[in-house]
Amino acid sequence: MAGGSDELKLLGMWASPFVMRVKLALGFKGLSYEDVEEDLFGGKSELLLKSNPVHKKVPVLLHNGKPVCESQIIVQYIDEAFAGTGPLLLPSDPYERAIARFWGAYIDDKLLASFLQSAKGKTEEEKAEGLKQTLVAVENMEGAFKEISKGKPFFGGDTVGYLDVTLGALVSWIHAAEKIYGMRLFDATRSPLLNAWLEQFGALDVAKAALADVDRLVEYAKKRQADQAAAEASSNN
Ligand SMILES: N[C@@H](CCC(=O)N[C@@H](CS)C(=O)NCC(=O)O)C(=O)O
Repeated sequence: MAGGSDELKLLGMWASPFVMRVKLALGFKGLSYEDVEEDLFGGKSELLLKSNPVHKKVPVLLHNGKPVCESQIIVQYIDEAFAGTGPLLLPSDPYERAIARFWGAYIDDKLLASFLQSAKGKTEEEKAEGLKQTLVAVENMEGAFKEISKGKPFFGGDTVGYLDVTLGALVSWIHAAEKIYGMRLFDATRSPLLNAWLEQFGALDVAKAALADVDRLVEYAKKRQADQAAAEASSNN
């Protein structure tokens, strides 16, 4: 357990990047927790439905029984509630903290959303538009990394910070998507700094422990695609 009377329970699902984000934050803070695997497709637990009645999604972190939802909010909560444990993830300067939150939102709302569209868009036009937006988002993130890291290996400087955890959640899926779709989100030509970051972050012990195995994700994604195609085919009959 986390230490003292703190009890931390994570309702998650191994392949979810949002769950991996919380695992990264807990890992970097050095907090132990109970890992509860939800069956998102077979039936969500009563505890999940009760803990996140609005979205009914993982991750949910239960701290002494009290639920916190939404991965980025959970990471911020962990950083504040356990400020005295392990490194601080968010910058202590309010302005830098605002900048970190801005790019945190950008990672999910723009970078991830357009990357998903480029891979899974319903039509070729949708995919092409997704790719166009992805390239813009990567260029913006590369600029943000240059500015925020100030020549150091991580967004947080010499050690990882909030944006490393936020973007780090996507690392296994970035490698899996490269194997499935043949597209690498960060490459040496378009985004050399993020390309180097990707390797350095993935090599950290905490990242290795928190992030899902890439080949397992590839298998999982292929099975989900096949299941979805079968469901669509049977509904069209
Ligand atoms: N914005 C949410 C996204 C969470 C999310 O999409 N979770 C997915 C798993 S990757 C989920 O629980 N899906 C179940 C469902 O939609 O019913 C966060 O950051 O936590």
